[in-house]
Amino acid sequence: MFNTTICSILGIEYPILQGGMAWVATAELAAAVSNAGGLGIIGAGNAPADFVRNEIRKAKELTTKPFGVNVMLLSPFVEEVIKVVCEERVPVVTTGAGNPGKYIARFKAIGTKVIPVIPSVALAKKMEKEGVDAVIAEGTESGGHVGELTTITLVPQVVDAVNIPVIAAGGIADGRGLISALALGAEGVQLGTVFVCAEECTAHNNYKEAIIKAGDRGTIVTGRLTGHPVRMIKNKLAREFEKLEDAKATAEEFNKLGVGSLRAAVVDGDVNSGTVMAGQISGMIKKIKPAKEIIEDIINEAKETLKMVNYL
Ligand code: TUI
Repeated sequence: MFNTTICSILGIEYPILQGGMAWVATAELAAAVSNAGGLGIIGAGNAPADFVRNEIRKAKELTTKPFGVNVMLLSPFVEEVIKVVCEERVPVVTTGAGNPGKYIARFKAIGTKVIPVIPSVALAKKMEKEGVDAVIAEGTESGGHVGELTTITLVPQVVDAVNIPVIAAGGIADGRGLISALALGAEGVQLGTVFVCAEECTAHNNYKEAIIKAGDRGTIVTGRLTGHPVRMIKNKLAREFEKLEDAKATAEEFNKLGVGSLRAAVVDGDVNSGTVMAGQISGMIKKIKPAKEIIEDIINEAKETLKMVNYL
């Protein structure tokens, strides 16, 4: 059940991808998700190429299943990271925060599946023309760097505009969300926030607890003036960002406050002065569970949801 074309393209059991979150999505989390039948993805974020290579090699030791690497296109190390991903023959690459156009041919040449995250129909169409294998249509409900459209508006418009599989992301964390995404025409889902709260996720416990404590209105988008808006849990840093925004500060002042702040939250557990990126679905996440249980619960709930919809 739920064996969609994305499952055959990627060689996975369930149409569930784990978001490649910077600092959060390490080899341990990616391998746990892949071992549980989803697609685990290592987040390269702003990390240097050697760090990424090490994570890839760790993941290869922890799983024999396919896994991916997310290349964050704003990274200062993007060129070197792509070289490493190609050398290591990583089976799947997702990209975020930009247009991966100039790198696609290199991945295709070695059979690596390329799946960019896109926030609009225009970029989805452009990516299809360049030969990508699928796209991830990510709504503004998601954590981290966000576009403007919601998942429920973006996904069906992208599905109608392209002939490649579409994966829905943003605001999904349970079986109802999976069924909704499939109903919108998606072939799968990508989940971030719920996997931060996986037992195998190496993020600091304070980060996980901040998500568990957050309510439905617990997140805010900051940094619109930088051109790279970010959704994060409301905390002391978010309030400082808000003040800067009210004062019409420069992007430079903004970036100065943000430098190193994601690492501070994820690695050091500083959830007051650090950036706790998380999606609007945080309010629904109540418990830390093994990745396998997260996936099984979603699949079982999706089956129950289908029965309920069928009954109506
Ligand atoms: O990339 C993400 N989420 C991220 S990246 C990140 S690291 C970061 N930190 C601070 C500022 C900026 C980045 C944290 N979270 N999600 C995928 C995603 N991609 N969301 C939106 C986009 C996107 C936006 C514009 C993709 C393409 C794009 O294209 C613009 C263009 O060049 O056409």
